[in-house]
Amino acid sequence: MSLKSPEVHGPSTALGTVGSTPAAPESQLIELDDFYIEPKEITGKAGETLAATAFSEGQQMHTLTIDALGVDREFAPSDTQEFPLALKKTGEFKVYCRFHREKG
Ligand SMILES: [Cu+2]
Repeated sequence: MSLKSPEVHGPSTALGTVGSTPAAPESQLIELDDFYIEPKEITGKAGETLAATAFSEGQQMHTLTIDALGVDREFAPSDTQEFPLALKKTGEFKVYCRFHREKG
């Protein structure tokens, strides 16, 4: 009995393992300035940890405060801080500066 190999030489069907998620945490950049903070909200899922890098371009002291995540860091002018941002819940988290509130 001869097994005729069927002609299935397509463009080798999309590598099945492409979707495997990389282990590296997502990074999150946060910018503080005298008149704004960017982004104003961070969105994520519970259990995620973002590799956050925050830097201040302002001339004044600022804070990076995220009440829902218990984050409250002070930044001197030109300060850069890298820290893991652990998301305890799913949702949008308001980012603000305690000293200047909505103004960054
Ligand atoms: Cu501020």
